[in-house]
Amino acid sequence: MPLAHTYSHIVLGLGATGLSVVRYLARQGIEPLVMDSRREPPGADKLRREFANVPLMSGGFDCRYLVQAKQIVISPGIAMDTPEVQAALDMGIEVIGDIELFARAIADRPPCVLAITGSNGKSTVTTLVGEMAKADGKRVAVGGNIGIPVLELLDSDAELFVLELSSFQLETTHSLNCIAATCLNISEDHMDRYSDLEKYRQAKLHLYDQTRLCIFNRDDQLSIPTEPHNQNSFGLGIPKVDEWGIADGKIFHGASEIMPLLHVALIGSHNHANLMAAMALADAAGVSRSAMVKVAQEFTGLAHRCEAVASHEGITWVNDSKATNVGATVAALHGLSGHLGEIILIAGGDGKGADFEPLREALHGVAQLITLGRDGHKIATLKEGAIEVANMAEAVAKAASLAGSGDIVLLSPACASLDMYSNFMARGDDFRHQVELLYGN
Ligand code: UMA
Ligand code: ADP
Repeated sequence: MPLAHTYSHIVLGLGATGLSVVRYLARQGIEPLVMDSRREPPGADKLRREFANVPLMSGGFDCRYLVQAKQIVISPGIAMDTPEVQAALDMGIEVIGDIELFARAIADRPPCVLAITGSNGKSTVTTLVGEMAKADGKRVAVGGNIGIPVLELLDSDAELFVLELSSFQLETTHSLNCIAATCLNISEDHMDRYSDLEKYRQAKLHLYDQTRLCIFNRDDQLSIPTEPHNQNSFGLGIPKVDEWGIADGKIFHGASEIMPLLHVALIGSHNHANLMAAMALADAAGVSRSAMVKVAQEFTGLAHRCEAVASHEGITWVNDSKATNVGATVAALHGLSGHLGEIILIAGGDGKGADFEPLREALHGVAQLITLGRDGHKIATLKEGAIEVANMAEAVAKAASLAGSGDIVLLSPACASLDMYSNFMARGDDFRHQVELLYGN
């Protein structure tokens, strides 16, 4: 039966991204059809309030509309191989994401984007670069996977955009024209959305085709561009001409000394690598060295990333809830390995199909492993004597009974939080709350 009405534009997904796309299209005079597979998508109330005329189909995707559209704007949480999306692609219908819409909206400007992808460290580097540009007096807007959908940045008077981009977002982005872009590192993540690590890596490296300068990580082979590009690099070793690196406890740009590591506020070698990536990006956008150094001296890190949240009876409680994959937990354990006391690790959650084996070696440095969540048992099998608990309150109580003065209790789950919490922030907040309850404050 023919449809009573067809829509030229369909917005797939009504979370933060979908809502920003509807708002953007409305500004172009376009009224799309919105679909979401969830019964009551998170953006539904706002959509009804702001756009009474925009129809919403929830609880599934209707192929009949999809195959008649001119353009489908898909949210990052929806896989491109969803059958209904594939059917539209097979019909030759354009399927793009919000980042591609953004790229097209700024196409007539001179390059004005710095972009950051990678498995870990994206939000830290994105924030550092934004702060450096701000300290230099630039009008800068920061967004993307870090939380603010990019189309919402178009309302600002920014001359520079610093964007954190996920592999999901990059799958549907083809024409960003960045000043500089980096893939910080590659380790397993989101294996429930990719058939293998190489597919995930290729999604991320697609960013290198959309920038004037690629900045890769010399210490991570998988971050190196596979095609010839205008490129530069950062790494923890001694830098060659124009590269970013470390020698004699100081950060160098080529032969030029930037600052001693002792003056850097962030801790851990992974964060030193993050800082150099941020400096290389900021430098490409003309940010002054004094602004970079000022931020490096002051920025102590984001919440939920190796954040010391409490200290009681000589025990330090560290919240690294943002460690949602194995690579991040390995980096945290490595970064804290110089610590004199013992480490008690709380891990587990939704492993997203990951192989936990790479965690085994890093667990040698852990005195006691406590696990929880859907994949807690799988992690527990990696270390003898691991204790499995049902929730965060039990994990914290158990850790407190085992820790002594000088020890660290580290929440670094190596898993997503969605099996037990609404997001990683809620998990980190619960950890902090349980510690507060335990010590009565
Ligand atoms: N979903 C459905 N059906 C739908 C649409 C979505 O079940 O029809 C589910 C998804 O599977 C997902 C959830 O809803 O679990 C949210 O998906 P979404 O696409 O609606 O997400 P948004 O609210 O638009 O938020 C997205 C990013 N989320 C994802 O990529 C899953 C946010 O990154 C990002 O901050 C925001 O756009 C603004 O750009 C979050 C994230 O978890 C922080 N990112 C992943 C990560 O960092 O590992 C990639
Ligand atoms: P992302 O935005 O990529 O998730 P974040 O900066 O939010 O990155 O950090 C996420 C997790 O990864 C935290 O647990 C943090 O301690 C860890 N991490 C940060 N930088 C790195 C890095 N360069 N390599 C490995 N792990 C890192």
